[in-house]
Amino acid sequence: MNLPTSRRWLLASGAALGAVPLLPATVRAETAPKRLVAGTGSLEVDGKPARVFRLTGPDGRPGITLEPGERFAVDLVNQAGGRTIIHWHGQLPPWTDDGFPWPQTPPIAPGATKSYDFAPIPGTFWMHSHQGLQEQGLMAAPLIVRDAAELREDRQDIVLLLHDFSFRAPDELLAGLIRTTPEQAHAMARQIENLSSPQPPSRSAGQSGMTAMPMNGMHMGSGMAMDLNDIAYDAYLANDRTLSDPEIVRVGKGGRLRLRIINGASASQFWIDLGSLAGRVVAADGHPVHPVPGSRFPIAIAQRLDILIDLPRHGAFPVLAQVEGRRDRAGIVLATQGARIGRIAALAPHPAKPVDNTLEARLSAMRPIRPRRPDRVHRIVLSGRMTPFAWALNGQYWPKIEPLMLTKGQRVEIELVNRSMMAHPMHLHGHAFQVIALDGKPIAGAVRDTVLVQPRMGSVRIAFDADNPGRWAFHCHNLYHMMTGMMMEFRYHGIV
Ligand SMILES: [Cu+2]
Repeated sequence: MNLPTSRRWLLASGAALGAVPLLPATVRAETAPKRLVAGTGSLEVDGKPARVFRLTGPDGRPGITLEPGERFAVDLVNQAGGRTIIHWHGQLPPWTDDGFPWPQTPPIAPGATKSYDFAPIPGTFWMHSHQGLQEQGLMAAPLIVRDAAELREDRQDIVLLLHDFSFRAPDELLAGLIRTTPEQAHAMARQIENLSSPQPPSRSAGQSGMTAMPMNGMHMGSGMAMDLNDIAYDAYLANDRTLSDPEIVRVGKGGRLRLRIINGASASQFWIDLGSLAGRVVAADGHPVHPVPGSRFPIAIAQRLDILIDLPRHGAFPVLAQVEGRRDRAGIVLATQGARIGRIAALAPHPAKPVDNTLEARLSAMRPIRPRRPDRVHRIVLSGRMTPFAWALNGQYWPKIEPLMLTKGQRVEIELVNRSMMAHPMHLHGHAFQVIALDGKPIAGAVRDTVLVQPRMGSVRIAFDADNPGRWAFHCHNLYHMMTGMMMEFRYHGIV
């Protein structure tokens, strides 16, 4: 006897539909998908031309911006000249819309279009290829979802996307790290891509027991050595430009700004430097946090920071991002009308210290997860080294991994322990987790999607609700660590 109920529901829906003309245009727009083209283009870097990948939205600009209430209704058109798949980093769609090359969701063939339609969560997100090494070729762009409260704040929205850039082909960069030929590196990347599914590890194939010491260590004052920066890049980009010709952002709205910083680099971490400006961090990875004031903030690979700035006066204000362990930096200039803009050196006077968790320790979620005892606690050990270059989770190297199984409805805690000499920015697909402990010290930290685990037995504990059944990648967001093994699968029971 469901029929009367259904009919009543339909009538109610019909009545609601009658009200549609009164809704704002942004809500009605869900019927027209936005066109996003994954293609190629040319980019001039310090006067030299380069062929790069591009992700171009409907307005001809990089990526997608959604207004409050808009669905993520996107037709992704592959004009990249090869297969691609784009991941909507930090968003929580059904797993088949996540943009990861599972056997059930293969990469998009050249010339083909794939449609996506899900309800996005608001905040600063980004999109990048999850196919081979395309991300290093700049297949990355902002994904901004505005919300009504932000609009009421009436701040000027400024997006700053960071990249690391090399004129060398990504295959060549990987080959340099694993000390093989670009052809073999290319073949290795293809082999991972073409794998129909992750396979259980064979006991004899372990790469453990190697005793080589790291080669590229940065020696810290205390005699501690740690590894930074696998690759010497040719340039670092802020919104595709170097400091020889930075983007000048004209600021108005009384100098009230929301800066959305995205670390879209493949293997580089930065210190954000606001110079003389005072800022306050109000969101981490798109999720609101209690404001943290400051003018220097670390940002690990794949992380985002929303920083509110109120300009104190007219003038030109550089916002810089300096690479950890190096003098190199990138940035943009915020300038009021008529301000004089001086040249900014691409090299800072001194190398920046390693990116750390000093900011992480100060962050606390505006909307924490509900307090609850965990149903499951898993420990994941991060290991690996520079020579030979290979990185593992629980001693397993993707794609030879056993999935970590999740049960829907459970509260899960993961203890991440880093036995390597390098920090790893760990990213979970399809879930936002809360950081609940740093190096053994409990905190009520940020809700986010990427967290840095410090080297030399650094640890981070995260908690999340298993509320999005599917197959989800969990990996280090250093592209070369991921490509040489540092990835695993979280799979829900009942999903095959
Ligand atoms: Cu890593």
